Amino acid sequence: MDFNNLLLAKEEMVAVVTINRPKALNALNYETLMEMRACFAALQEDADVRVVIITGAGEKAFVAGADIAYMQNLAPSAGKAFGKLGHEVMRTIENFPKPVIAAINGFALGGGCELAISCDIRMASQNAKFGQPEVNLGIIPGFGGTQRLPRLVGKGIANELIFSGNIIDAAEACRIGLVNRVYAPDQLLPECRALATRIATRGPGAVRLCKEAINNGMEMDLARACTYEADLFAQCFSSLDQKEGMSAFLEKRAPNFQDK
Ligand code: DAK
Repeated sequence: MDFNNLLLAKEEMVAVVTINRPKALNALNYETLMEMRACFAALQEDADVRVVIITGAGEKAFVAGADIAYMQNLAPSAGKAFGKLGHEVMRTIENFPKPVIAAINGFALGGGCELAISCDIRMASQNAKFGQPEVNLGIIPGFGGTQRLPRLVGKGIANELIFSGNIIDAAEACRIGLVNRVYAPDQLLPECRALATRIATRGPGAVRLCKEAINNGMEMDLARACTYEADLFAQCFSSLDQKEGMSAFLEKRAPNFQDK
């Protein structure tokens, strides 16, 4: 599959999607979002891919935001279409039936921070920088930042970041729980690949149900969420992979999961 603004590489059940507009610090324009939508639709159908990593091209940025040059003179109808597409891409990643890891290798600002927050796991390089600077442009975060950031780091910290437009470094992002771990720049992708490969060897159906249980359950009250978990738990027992996982344990061998 060929894209103008993305690179796609697949290796050992892991796909790496690289947003490739380094001259604009990988800012998201309409075409890039359309390509991301198409890319994830293809990856969803690709049985050889079990985990996806998203990163940015070059050494400076993950994604420096939505493309300000593209947005500057948008008519209201085009602005609406752009916002709708952005939300759709973020939701696609959030609900993607395979884990998505953000490898944040530089600026993750505005829509770039929102993209990272839509992923399941965030890893950062030491030079990563995070923020929601939309208020500097006279707008509010528009790809879900006002909703997902407080759910991730808590309302007080999210308020501070969103109201001030402050930019924070990777260490601070790790301290507040915005990213899980921080690596030297040259270690970021290898570490993300290692984690992705480890996840890819686990029961794929079980990993998929874990994601559903966590994402959907967190929007429910605890009693309903536990009932929901019990239903998903029961579902596992109709899979061949559950039989294989338990047999492999008892036979003291590695499991051979088939996603069945
Ligand atoms: N968009 C377009 N181009 C960008 C960009 C961006 N977000 N960020 C950087 N660039 C471009 C710069 O214009 C520059 O282009 P040239 O001048 O070389 O042609 C090139 O990338 C290199 O940037 P700098 O020269 O500025 O590099 P520095 O190292 O000096 O500074 C920086 C790096 C990241 C601190 C700086 O570039 C910066 O502040 N960038 C803007 C960051 C930002 O404000 N991001 C938030 C964007 S607003 C919506 C929903 C959501 C959104 C919008 C609408 N709807 C519902 C409709 C989302 C909005 C956003 O994300």
